[in-house]
Amino acid sequence: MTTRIPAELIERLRAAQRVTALTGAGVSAESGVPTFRDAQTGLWAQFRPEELATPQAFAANPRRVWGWYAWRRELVRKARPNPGHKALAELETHLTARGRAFTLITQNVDGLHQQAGSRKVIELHGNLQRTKCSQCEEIIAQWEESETPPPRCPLCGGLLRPDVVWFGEALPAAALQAATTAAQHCDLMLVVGTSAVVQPAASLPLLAVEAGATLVEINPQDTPLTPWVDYALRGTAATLLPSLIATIQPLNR
Ligand code: BV8
Ligand code: ZN
Repeated sequence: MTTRIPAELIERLRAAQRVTALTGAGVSAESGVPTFRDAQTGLWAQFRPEELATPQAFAANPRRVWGWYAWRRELVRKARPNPGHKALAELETHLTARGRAFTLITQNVDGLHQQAGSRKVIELHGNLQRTKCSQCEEIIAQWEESETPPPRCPLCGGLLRPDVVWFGEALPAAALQAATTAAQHCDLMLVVGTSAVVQPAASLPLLAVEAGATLVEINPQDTPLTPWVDYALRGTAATLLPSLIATIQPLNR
């Protein structure tokens, strides 16, 4: 369990001109948002996320899927960014103030990176605080609550759904393109709090490796990505990210 930050990594981070970060549910764990790998609690303990986050589940039981997202929206509404989110926002400020590039790619749908002050955020899987119509695809900000959820689209009467990417659905093309470019053109990639299983997000770090980038994994556990990383920092995002960012700030490089 190495939580010490190797001097060589500090040097590489100080020298990096284009840094990209890829985050997963683990970066929000210390904000109280359960990860997919954590057992679902309460009413949802009986379901696996992969069984709920699909168009088939929504078609079969729209009320149940809408209810799961309403529960998660409420959890996220109460959640606050943790020091890990804030450290990534500080890193963006630090690098861009020095004319260096920083891109944050997230698989998370909780919007906590933006709340922490991150400006350039690529949301690969959408955002559960945005709701859209499952028929006309319009983003709907207000709706009449319905006796039989999900509520209906005020424009076409279709069932409303969260504006997230379900399993089996294509990722937003612009987001995936921007994320692919950021992975292929970085010289250092931080991979934080992801089990590196879900595709195509999990392939992005391999694009960075192919492009010769230094790969850093921040996670309490090993993942399928671990054999490819240059530095595996075993610990949590809320502790390791602030430590890592602090190593490059004092010299104001
Ligand atoms: C697509 C939004 C095609 C919804 C999500 C077989 C092989 C390869 C691929 C597939 C396959 N079978 C099916 C597929 C495709 C499928 C896929 O990858 N399935 C997996 C299960 C194998 N992918 C898709 O379906 C994608 N679409 O392929 O479309 C297509 C193309 C064209 C046209 C039509 C179709 C869509 C995938 C997106 C699904 N949506 N989220 C919602 O949130 O409800 S995925 C969701 O799960 C998250 O967004 C995230 O991506 C994933 C969860 O992963 P993590 O974020 O990594 O979180 P997890 O809980 O797994 O892990 C947490 C990690 O944090 C752990 O490692 C833990 O150790 C660590 N941790 C814990 N605490 C901390 C911590 N780290 C740091 N600090 C801590 N404190
Ligand atoms: Zn509609």
